[in-house]
Amino acid sequence: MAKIILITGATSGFGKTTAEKFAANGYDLILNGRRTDRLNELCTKLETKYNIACYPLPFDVRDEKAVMNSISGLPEEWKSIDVLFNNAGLALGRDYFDEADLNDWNIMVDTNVKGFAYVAKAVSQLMVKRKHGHIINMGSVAGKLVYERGNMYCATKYAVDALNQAMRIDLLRHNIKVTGIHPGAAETEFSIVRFKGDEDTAKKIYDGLEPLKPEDVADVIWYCASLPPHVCINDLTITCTRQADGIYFYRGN
Ligand code: NDP
Ligand code: 8X3
Repeated sequence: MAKIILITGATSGFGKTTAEKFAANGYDLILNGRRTDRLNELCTKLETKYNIACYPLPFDVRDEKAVMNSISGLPEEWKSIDVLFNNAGLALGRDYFDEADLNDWNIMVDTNVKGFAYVAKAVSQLMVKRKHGHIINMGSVAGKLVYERGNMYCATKYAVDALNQAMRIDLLRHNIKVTGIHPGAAETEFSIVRFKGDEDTAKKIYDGLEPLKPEDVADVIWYCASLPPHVCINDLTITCTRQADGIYFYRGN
C-alpha cells in the first residue's frame, strides 16, 4: 500500500510543491486549504501525472469543529496517515507594535497557533493508534529571532517552535517523529498575503536576493521524511545564501 501524507495549506507555496514532491515519490495525498477549486485542480493534476490517489479535504484550520470532524471522519482507508505536513499559515501586516491592526493579530493567532495545534492534535490521535507517524511543522526564522515590525507574526512562530518541542516530548512514547522546519525568505504568495495584495511592496522583500523557491523547501521536507525509521531531524533552519537569520541579509553586488 502507498504511504499517505496530509498537507495543510496545499493550494499554494510550500504546501503545493511538497504535494508534488511526495506524489512524484509515490505517496497518496490528502490535501487541505480553503480554496476548493485549487485543491480539486491540483488533485486531478497529480493523480493523472503520477498515478497516485488524492483526497481533497477543504476546511479552515481556524474552525475547530471542521478540523476535528474532517480528520476523524476520513474514510478508513485514508486514516493511515504516515506524514503530516502542518503548514497552513500566514502573516498579515508589517506594522509597529503600537500601530498594528488587532484583526490581523487575531487572524494570525487563530490560524498559526490554534488552527495549527487543532490539526496536529487530530492527526496525532490517528498516528498514536498505529504507533507510527511523522509530524512536520512549519515554523520560520521569525520564530527564532524577533525582527522589527514582526511582533505578532514572530510570536505565532515562536509558539510553533514551542509546540513543535512539546509534541516531540509528549509523542515520544508513541514512536512519532516530530520535525520543525524554519525557512527564511521564500517567494510564494506569502508576501502578497502579508501586504494585502500590494504586489510592489511584496516584491521589494526579495530585492537583491535569490530567495528560496518553494521547491527548495519541498526537497528538504522530502529529505526529512525519507530518512530511516530510527532517524529524526528535530529542527532545521533553511535560508537562501544571502540571508543569515530573520534580520541579516546581504543585498549588495
Ligand atoms: P502561501 O501564501 O503561498 O501559502 C499559504 C497556504 O496556507 C495556502 O495554501 C493557504 O490556502 C493556506 N491557509 C492560510 N490560511 C488558512 C486557513 N485558515 N485554513 C486553511 N488553510 C489556510 O505561503 P507559504 O507557502 O509561504 O506559507 C506556508 C507556511 O510557511 C506558512 O505557515 C508561513 O508562515 C510559512 N513560512 C513562509 C515563509 C516564506 O517566506 N514564504 C518563510 C517561513 C515560513 P487557502 O488560502 O486556500 O486556505
Ligand atoms: C516568513 C519569513 O522573514 O518574512 O516566515 O518572517 S519572514
